[in-house]
Amino acid sequence: MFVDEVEIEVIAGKGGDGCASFRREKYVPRGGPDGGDGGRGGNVIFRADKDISGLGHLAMQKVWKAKNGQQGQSSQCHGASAEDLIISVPVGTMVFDLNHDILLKDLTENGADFIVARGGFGGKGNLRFKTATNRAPRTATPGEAGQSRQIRLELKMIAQVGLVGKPNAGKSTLLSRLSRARPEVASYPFTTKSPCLGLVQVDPDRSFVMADIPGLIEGAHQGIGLGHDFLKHIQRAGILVHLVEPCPDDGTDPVENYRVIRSELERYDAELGKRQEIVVVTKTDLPQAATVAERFREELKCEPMLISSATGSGLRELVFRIAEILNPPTCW
Ligand SMILES: Nc1nc2c(ncn2[C@@H]2O[C@H](COP(=O)(O)OP(=O)(O)OP(=O)(O)O)[C@@H](O)[C@H]2O)c(=O)[nH]1
Ligand SMILES: [Mg+2]
Repeated sequence: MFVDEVEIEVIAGKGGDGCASFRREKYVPRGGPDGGDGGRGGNVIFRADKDISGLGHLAMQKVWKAKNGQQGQSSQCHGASAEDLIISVPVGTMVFDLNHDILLKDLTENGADFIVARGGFGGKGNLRFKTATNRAPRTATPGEAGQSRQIRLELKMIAQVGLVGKPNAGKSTLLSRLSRARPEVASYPFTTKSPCLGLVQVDPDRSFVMADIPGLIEGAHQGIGLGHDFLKHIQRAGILVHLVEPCPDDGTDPVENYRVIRSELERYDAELGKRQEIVVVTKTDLPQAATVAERFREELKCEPMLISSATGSGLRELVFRIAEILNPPTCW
């Protein structure tokens, strides 16, 4: 199952205690203090990794704890610092403090690190307390506790292109034709239940990430049909490709369906309504497609692109059109 939200507790390691000891060696009377410092506790770090696609690997474990630093030893030996606990998360993960509901970090770049809980400093050994007036201190301090935090991780996928449309519009079929992603395709609505990403190669030098977002229905902006979850992902897509099927099985009107989705997008987030959009009439191997395209021209004054994932017609043009918008040719 695709998991895009988890709540976990992160606990950084405690610093090792400082050591109180005195040098004891044959023929060295009153060897003086020689207790070393404790080592630093391990940090808990989130690292964005492009090869990870969901948060499922974090869902089964509620508490993530880094190791404690080692205690200081006699003979001026400092304790070793603990290794950091590095938790890999997908690129696009947002880290929230659960108790205060504040965004701590948005991990939008591959390889980006965020220290979410700092390990405690090691305590001081008694060697450090030696002064001219106190040559035999017995004081050593304990290691500091590591930070602990309740965290909510939320994944907002980053795709340059988001496929939107009503259920059954042909979104998954298109993604599977253009990329190596293999989302499930079926003739019933809501086949796709979680977003799916695919890399579309335009030519050897250019590619873009396309997201197949589960079908939206009327009322999505109020959460109907998991609308909020899906719309949240659309928010991050650079441009929208709005697919409209020419003859829906449920007998609804294609132009009206387009209007419904537009209104859902705008009502969810006004900015989303202004996002650049390519309107595409799908399934043009079906005879009704031409009439529907004509209605878009007349009723909405918009020139839709026409594709058929079944025959492959129009797919090349669509990919180039998207690439052109993403990387407009530079004029010298
Ligand atoms: N004739 C024809 N059928 C198509 C074409 N593209 C998709 N279909 C069919 O339309 C149905 C729905 O396709 P999907 O790709 O699953 O649609 P979707 O938009 O992902 O649907 P949801 O995941 O339910 O939102 C399937 O039966 C496909 O085989 C096309 O170009 N021509
Ligand atoms: Mg689908």
